[in-house]
Amino acid sequence: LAPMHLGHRMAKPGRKKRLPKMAQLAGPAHNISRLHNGGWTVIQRRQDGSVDFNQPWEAYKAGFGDPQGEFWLGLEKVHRITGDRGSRLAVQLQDWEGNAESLQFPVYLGGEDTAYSLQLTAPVASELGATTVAPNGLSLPFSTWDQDHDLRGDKNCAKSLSGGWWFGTCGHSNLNGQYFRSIPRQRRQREKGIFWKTWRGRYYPLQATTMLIQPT
Ligand code: MYR
Repeated sequence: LAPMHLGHRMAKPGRKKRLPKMAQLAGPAHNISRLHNGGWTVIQRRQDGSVDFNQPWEAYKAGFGDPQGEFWLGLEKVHRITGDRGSRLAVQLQDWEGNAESLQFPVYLGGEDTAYSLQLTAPVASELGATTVAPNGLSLPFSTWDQDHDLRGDKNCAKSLSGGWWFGTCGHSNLNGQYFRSIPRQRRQREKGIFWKTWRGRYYPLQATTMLIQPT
């Protein structure tokens, strides 16, 4: 998958002050150095399985984990950072063979009244490989095991997989899945892992991920 947008923007003066302190901490240098001087805020990091990401709604809303290690910044903060004008999201993925992939695309995240719906334009949603995309784009609410808003009538994706995410059909991606240091033999275990289908596939548990946002 090719990165969708390569240009970085310079930080706007005054923006950084609004960001929570913990969000400004850098991860491993090789991971995010290219992105770090443009007002980017790290909102998620996975790297070693030290934090339990199978958390309920309130935890995903407020944030959890260790800002110097694995953490989730929290949906409310992410919503506030994206503001009314939206944001750019960067997703960085690493597999177990030293390969890395990074994607960038514009996003807007609604407030809790929309279940923190992720809004993507139709071209972006299609390029990301979304299953169904309406002409005016994709609006996908966030789901946890205790608040199911996914697009499957027969299934609770967060419960049958693991963690909270913008689940549609359960099969597109889940960067908040269970961390596996080795690939489980059973498919039912493997499907709970951290995955990004259009890169390493549905059943490849990724080694590390970082998500960052930058207000536009
Ligand atoms: C489906 O077809 O099942 C749904 C496709 C959804 C693609 C969206 C992927 C989400 C990327 C993370 C967004 C983070 C926003 C701050």
